[in-house]
Amino acid sequence: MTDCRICAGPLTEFLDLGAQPNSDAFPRPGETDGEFFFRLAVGRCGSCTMVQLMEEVPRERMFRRDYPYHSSGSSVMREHFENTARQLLATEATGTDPFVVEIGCNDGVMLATVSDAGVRHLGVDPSQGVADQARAKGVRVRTAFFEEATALDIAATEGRADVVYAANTLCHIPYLDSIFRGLDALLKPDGAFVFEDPYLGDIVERTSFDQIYDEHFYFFTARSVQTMARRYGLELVDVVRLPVHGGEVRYTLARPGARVPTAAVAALLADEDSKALAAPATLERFAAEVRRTRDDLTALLTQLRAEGHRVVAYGATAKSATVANYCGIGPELVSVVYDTTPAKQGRLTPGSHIPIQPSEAFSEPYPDYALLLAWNHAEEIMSKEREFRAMGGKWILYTPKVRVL
Ligand code: DWN
Ligand code: SAH
Ligand code: ZN
Repeated sequence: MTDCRICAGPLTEFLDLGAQPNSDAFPRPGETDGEFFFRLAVGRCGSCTMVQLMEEVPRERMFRRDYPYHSSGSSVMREHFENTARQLLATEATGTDPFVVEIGCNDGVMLATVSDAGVRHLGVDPSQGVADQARAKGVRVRTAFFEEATALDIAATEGRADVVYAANTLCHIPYLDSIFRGLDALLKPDGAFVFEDPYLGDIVERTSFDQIYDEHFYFFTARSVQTMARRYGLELVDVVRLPVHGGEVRYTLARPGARVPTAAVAALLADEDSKALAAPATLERFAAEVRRTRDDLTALLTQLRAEGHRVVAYGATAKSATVANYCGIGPELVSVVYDTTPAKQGRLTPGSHIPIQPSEAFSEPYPDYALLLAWNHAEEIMSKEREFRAMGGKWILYTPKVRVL
């Protein structure tokens, strides 16, 4: 039996998504032999309710020099992080000579605004390529994994932080005990730790099982975060639901007594209780919906191919590694994936080996159907690709249900 990574309580597995590759490792054609696979399965802790992966993938396999995801690839996300920076500057970085730290700053999409405002800041990210892109925007970055030792060193050399922020990164880090010891040393007495990650409530409601992949180790709820925060000597003082990436929650933690928890905390906790969000029966129902989605999607794609339609996919997301490998979708069902990321183009999707081409080629000529793998950017992509539907093309979505648009 595997133990909870937070409290060492017993984990009960509720969903097995099979053998999966690194979601962000895109092999070159002809170089698929050495691909790494692990068993992707999710469990729930019987003591602290934290939902988490049953197996941990070594961090160096995932966050490397050539980590291909760059956050600035979506205009909606650029705007989201610019607004986030302005809000942090207005509410947290208010003293004299404030200091803002970001864990997982990636290409500097958030910190660039902090830097432009002339506010002292530091990003920490182990992936050299994206860190260099941040530096090109004038952002200060340490190429390192944030952990206790990194935090102690930053506190010693640069002083304590008013706010530490992390987007789509805390849920990537199994070793949270080390992170929170580091935060204790790094945060000022009245400082805040603000982080946002995919919300289990949205994942269950939308059957968005593709949020589960090697990099996403934890699936937070307000309740599991509150319990975890207390264990590490902090208090959950605010929650905000966010529409980005298919539904996230932004959590604010502070030292006990430093801030009065907002009404939103009690409201979200009550909502989770009324839905029995992290109850075993809810998670079992979710797992059954996931299996149904797999069956519906493979049946639809198989039928469309049998009818002679040309079917492609859009967005070589990390998430879609789970969909393709769990559902058995390869080049025989989906001939090509279009994506704007230069580092992914000319490569193959992990495990499923579908060729990736630049999105400019999507219209040459338009396919009959396009499976929208980057469904979290549906509005942005569908408006950019308006012409596809005007020409009679159809989008295929698989969350919350398999459907053709
Ligand atoms: O948590 C994570 C999130 C923030 O980013 C990381 N673990 C990894 C990554 O996950 P993802 O790859 O599933 O993220 P996205 O943002 O859904 O990826 C979108 C993909 O689609 C990118 O490869 C870029 C591409 N894209 C495109 O081709 N045309 C995106 C947009 C907006 C477009 O218009
Ligand atoms: N914050 C960005 C990037 C999310 S992708 C956004 O929301 O779009 C996750 C990022 O976390 C990657 O850039 C990865 O290199 C980084 N990362 C992973 N583990 C980390 C750690 N221990 N410390 C700091 N960054 C980490
Ligand atoms: Zn636990």
